[in-house]
Amino acid sequence: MHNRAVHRLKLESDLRTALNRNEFRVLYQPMLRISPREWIGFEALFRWQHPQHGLIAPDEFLAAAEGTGLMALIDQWVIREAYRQIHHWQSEIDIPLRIAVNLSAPHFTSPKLIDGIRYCLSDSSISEGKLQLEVNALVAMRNPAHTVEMFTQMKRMGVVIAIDDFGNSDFSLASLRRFGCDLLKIDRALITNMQADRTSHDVVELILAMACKLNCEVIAEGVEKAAQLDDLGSMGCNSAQGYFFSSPLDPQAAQQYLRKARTVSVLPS
Ligand code: G
Ligand code: MN
Repeated sequence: MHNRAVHRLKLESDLRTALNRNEFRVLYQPMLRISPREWIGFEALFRWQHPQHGLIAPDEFLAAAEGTGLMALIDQWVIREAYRQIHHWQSEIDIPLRIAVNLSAPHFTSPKLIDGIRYCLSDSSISEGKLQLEVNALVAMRNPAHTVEMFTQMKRMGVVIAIDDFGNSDFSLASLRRFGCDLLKIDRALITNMQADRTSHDVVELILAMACKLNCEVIAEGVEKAAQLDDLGSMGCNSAQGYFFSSPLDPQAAQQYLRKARTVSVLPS
């Protein structure tokens, strides 16, 4: 226990130093609609450019950061940074883009969540419907009453609400209905297995039918092959993200992708 506490303190001070040293990064992964072909926006993914260990994703320190308040700090930093970035791109490229940011579990359950989001929104020129916040399905289902309360307040601020990694954990249909979310993101594992495994295929089909009833948008995550996209299209799923289009990109590469995708078709016909 002592070791864990020491590790946590060290991590906390390292992360605070990292913020001051400008070691935090955001990678951007395109989210696209296939038919009609159009941009949805980018998912902003946090990374720590560690001087010794290289690029570190948040899953690697999330458990240790629990209880430190750091995840809330990082999520808010990502929202502001991604907004600064998208504002810059939009001054050059006139395509309406949404920016998606993941809310970590400790942040989503923090009493400071709503005030923090309000602060981010007031601090930037974010217009209504441009910020998408993603909450993992398992986290959202853990305390449905809390989720309903948070989503209601977030929606009042004009935030687009997405349930992330949907379909690979238990959920209650009644709770899902009460959440009033705008978007379901189908878990990558289901998309990966969909063609080899009948159950995964059926689950994807059911999610799409359910989303239609709930009046929710759907984005398939982790699309890597044209055949997956064809299958999804035939099931009525029009939106996707994944390596087939692009891996998460640094800001320069994302801007190039945006330019290229505006003029030539990067999407399959
Ligand atoms: O659950 P969430 O969507 O937040 O996870 C995003 C992570 O998934 C990123 O770190 C990204 O690198 C990874 N990722 C994004 N697209 C793909 C894909 O098509 N295939 C695989 N294997 N991983 C992906
Ligand atoms: Mn996500």
